[in-house]
Amino acid sequence: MTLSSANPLSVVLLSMFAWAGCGSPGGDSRDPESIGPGQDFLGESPEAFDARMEWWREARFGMFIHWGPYAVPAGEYDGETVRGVGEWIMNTAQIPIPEYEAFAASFDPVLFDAEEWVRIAKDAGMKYMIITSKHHDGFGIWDSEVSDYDIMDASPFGRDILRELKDAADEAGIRLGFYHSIMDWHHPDAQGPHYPTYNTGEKSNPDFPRYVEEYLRPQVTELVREYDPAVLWFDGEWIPEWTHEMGLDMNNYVRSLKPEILVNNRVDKGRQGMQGMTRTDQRYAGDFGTPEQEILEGTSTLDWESCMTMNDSWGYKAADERWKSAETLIHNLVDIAAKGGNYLLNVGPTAEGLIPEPSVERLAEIGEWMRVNGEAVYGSRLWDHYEDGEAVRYTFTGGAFVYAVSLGWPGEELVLTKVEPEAGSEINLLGYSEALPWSYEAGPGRAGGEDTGSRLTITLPEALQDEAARPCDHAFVFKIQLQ
Ligand code: H79
Repeated sequence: MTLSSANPLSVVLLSMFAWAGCGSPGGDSRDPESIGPGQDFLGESPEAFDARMEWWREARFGMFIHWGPYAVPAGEYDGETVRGVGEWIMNTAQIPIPEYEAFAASFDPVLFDAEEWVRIAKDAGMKYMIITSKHHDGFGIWDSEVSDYDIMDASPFGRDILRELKDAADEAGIRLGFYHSIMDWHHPDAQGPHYPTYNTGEKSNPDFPRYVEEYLRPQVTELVREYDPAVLWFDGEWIPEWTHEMGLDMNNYVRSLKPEILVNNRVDKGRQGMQGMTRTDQRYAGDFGTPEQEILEGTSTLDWESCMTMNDSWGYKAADERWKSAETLIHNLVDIAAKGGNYLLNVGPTAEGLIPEPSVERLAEIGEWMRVNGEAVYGSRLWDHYEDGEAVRYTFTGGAFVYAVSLGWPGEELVLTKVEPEAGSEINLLGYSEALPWSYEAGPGRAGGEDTGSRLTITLPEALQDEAARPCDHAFVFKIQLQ
């Protein structure tokens, strides 16, 4: 449904948005303390921040969903496969707006089953889902009063996808958040007029502040008020039209609507390229860093979430069959958990409404692994070490134990050089009932608290040399009691 601007109700709505603090939306420099509806949410205490982040740090594993009209061309245009990611096809193939609108007009995912998607995520061990409420193409997959370019008005489907997912996620105890693009290739006050190259640093739409006030912010308001998301995951913030001041305003505004919501660092201008962590040259908004298609080399004192695809595209791309193995995905999950981050693993459903079968299969395999080994992943936090050579990661969840995760079957024995078990304690392989024999040799010296040259040798019984007898596949978790 849409309210025309002549509609008195929309005038009331718009004047409600005006109080929200973007009095001079062009992004002049103002004292951050004065930004937003009377409160600077960046001034939060560390304790309050920790409380807000608690569920997310416990969760560690979520599903990213890229879904919109780009699933219709599925990466093909004019009979050719278009290079790059599927959801960028409008920009990459330089498709004019009216022509792209035809994809929206035929987006009719009659096989969409929100409960099934939630079940697939939950069975994989995922604790939250982030779906594209609106990607760069500008199309909204919820019932927006602000726009006609949505699932209710511009497609035959006529069902509110976000509503159905929200209900299913609530029912299953899965948190639901929304990806929302700041960049908008469809809106005349945003990047629409930049055709044929919508994503460009060369042009800047002078009407962009009006888009922010009359479209972006009202849509974000709807999303938060009507669907109560756990996370707002902004993207497309690199365009020159979006300023640091707008980022601070948006963060304050969203937090004023729902104080406990989490907002990623792409709300503001502090993100450093694809590595995704926030620059520290000034104060930027954003609760967590967003490495994209990569995992941090090491640890960070800041919260972070690596978002990654299973093949090479976020949105459904029929020709992309470069699927990562379940083993690679499990190793990524372990590596990220060891380094104190979250893994946001993407699926790109088809235009019919199905999660592609290769994704479903991999998620099921990850789920099998998580049912045995999840205790080493959920709630992981930094320990003294996150790795022991290439093939071992350490995870720690705050208790008396550390988990040594071998990224492959170790063979007859596993040798660790960075952990000393409690004398007389048991070492267990998760999913296997018998304690494993072990011996520990202290190193020749302890320099600066570092145990140098120590060796913990864990012996793996003959019975487990048979692959079929092992409790799981791909990665093996040894639970070691600390001194
Ligand atoms: O939604 C998925 C992709 O469609 C979207 N983000 C994920 C989650 C995406 N948008 N762009 N890209 C991925 C790659 C774009 C990179 C660049 Fe840049 C934008 C290069 C220059 C501008 C990022 C921002 C790197 C430097 C600034």
